[in-house]
Amino acid sequence: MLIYVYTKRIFSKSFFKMKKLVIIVCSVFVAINLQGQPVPSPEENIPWLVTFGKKAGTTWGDNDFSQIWFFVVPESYKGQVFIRVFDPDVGGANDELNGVFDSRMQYSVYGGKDAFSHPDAQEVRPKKNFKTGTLLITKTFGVDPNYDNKWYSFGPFAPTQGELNPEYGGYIFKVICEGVDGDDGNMYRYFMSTSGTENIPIEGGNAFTHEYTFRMHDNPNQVSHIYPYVHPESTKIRTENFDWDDDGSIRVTSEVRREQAINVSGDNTWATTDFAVMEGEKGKSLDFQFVKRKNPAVKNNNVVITVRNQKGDLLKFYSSPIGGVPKYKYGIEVQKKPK
Ligand SMILES: [Ca+2]
Ligand SMILES: [Ca+2]
Ligand SMILES: [Ca+2]
Ligand SMILES: [Ca+2]
Repeated sequence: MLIYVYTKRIFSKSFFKMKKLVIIVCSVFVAINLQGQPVPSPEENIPWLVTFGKKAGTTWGDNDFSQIWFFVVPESYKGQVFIRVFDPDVGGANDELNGVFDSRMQYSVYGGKDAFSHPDAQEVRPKKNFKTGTLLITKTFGVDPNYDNKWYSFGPFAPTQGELNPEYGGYIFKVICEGVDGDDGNMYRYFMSTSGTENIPIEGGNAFTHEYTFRMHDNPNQVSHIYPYVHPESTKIRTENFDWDDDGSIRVTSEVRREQAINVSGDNTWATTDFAVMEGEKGKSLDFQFVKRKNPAVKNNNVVITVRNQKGDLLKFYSSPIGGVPKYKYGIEVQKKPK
């Protein structure tokens, strides 16, 4: 089974401890295996990725005017790889206007040595220079009716142009979207495809980021999710969110944790929350749920979130959550309560 192979590869060092996880993955989540490559994914229910032009005020909801995603191609795949972007331009449909549309978005695809494994690539701007690895292709979009509300395809790439990292599931490509000019908000999505003309997932592929900047739904009944993977060595979590604009609540759920609210940020501010990892959460994904305020509804809300462990390492938000979407299990809440 493909996801079995993929999961086994990621956790090869501790595979026997992970038998239970593999069984859960195989029995419940085969159906979503092919959903790992739309970014955001259906499980996340996030309408758009967001990157603003660097001249925008951070009050619009983007702290650093850039976003990094990593796409993972399993070693078993030998075909072509395309990284597709929906609505890459900044203008026309979908995008957030600030005065006139005058922004430019630069998309860059990196592979080769250090694209992912360099420590700077796994940090957030402005702390580090994350443009490590080999630049494979770059293209800048402004207002562009040719690609407004349409797909643009980067590639084809050979899988081996990515950086091989078996611990993280195969060949890894890094895609950076940077708001190199202007002050408007770019809404976009990605899809890693076998085709340059349509969205066909690569079996066993996945994608992750360390800092997620996204647009919330306007509909107050829609709940968005991200799924940070908790490495088994993690004992404590520090999560930060930016510019939540006093929308509703952000809460954390796992098999053993039920809707624990975390601190939320106001306009142009950060909020920080620390909590302890529970035994039943190690080697699995958490479910961060973003629940909107009902009345009055907050519109066009852009938000940034990061999660770190006790060592300061950023947790990875996989679009296809490792171990599947965690569901709270009544009756197994045991051991330590969160502090
Ligand atoms: Ca704001
Ligand atoms: Ca557009
Ligand atoms: Ca756009
Ligand atoms: Ca906001």
